[in-house]
Amino acid sequence: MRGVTTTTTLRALRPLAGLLLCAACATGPAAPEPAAGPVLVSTWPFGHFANDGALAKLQQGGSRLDAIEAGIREVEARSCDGSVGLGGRPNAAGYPQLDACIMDGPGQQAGSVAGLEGIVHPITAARAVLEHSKHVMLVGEGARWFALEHGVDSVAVDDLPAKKQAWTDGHRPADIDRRGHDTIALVLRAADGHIAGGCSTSGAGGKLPGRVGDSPILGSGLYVDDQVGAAGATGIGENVMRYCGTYQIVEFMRQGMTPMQACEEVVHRIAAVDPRGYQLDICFVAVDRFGRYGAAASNMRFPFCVTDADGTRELSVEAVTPRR
Ligand code: SD4
Repeated sequence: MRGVTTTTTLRALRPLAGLLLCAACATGPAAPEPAAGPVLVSTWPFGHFANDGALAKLQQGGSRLDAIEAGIREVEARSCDGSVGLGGRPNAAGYPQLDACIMDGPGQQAGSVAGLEGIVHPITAARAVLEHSKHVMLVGEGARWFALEHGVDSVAVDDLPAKKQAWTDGHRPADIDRRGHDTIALVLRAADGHIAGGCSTSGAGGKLPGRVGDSPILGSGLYVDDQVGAAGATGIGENVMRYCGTYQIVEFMRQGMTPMQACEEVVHRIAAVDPRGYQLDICFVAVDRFGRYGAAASNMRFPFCVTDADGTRELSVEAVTPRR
């Protein structure tokens, strides 16, 4: 791992951010100085594998998508937290179904896969959809078939029909594990100012077979806009995808919010109308075209990883302070 890893609470900086915002309003907003090199932001402590893998790829001359794919493959290969890749949490019928997507800012390019069975690197499958199909999203059997056609590493799924049948026969109810889930979401502001991102997950443990979460849904688990920035999500997908969470973060940044303000504002906005209030179990990361970054969480401490000119480090935010 590159650089020093520290854990910092960014919450203390919020009042200062507010003052700076007010000052900007009084004098007219000045564009911030763009970060000199690439800036990478990812979810959870295991995000450092993604950041470091992506940075290494950039340093080798790789493209934005090369970097996103390489970084996320590092997490998929390790099945970090038991919640990404084939080592991730199984669904209610006892086998993993994986979701992933990838986006590139220039040209608003995107590829996505959902409910993928037996594919080792869903992010590579998502990139294949982006680059080798006329479509944006493939699901289930068709997504697996397409991934195999494009040489993505796979394992046999011959045992799945028996697992499906056993589950059907047992009439087991699906019970989503609110604790057992995590997603790698990785967003990149490249040195040239262009934006890309990707995410990959096995989704909520114990989900119904066929359940698709927020992660592969553009604007929910991930959104990239080359003129503005990018945002990624983790947590209970149902509480993100009903609100197009990452799309809204990007739109708030377009309106002038910093990434931190935009992430927090989306949590407040969802909590204001959702029956669960702030008990949403959702978290966001974001980066803007200047290389500024932020994160927010609804009701937990949320660690995330940042890589910039100062190296790679783990930061964290506390849950947002609920509004009355
Ligand atoms: C999902 N958002 O499938 C994913 C899971 C996750 O932290 O990120 N959990 O709902």
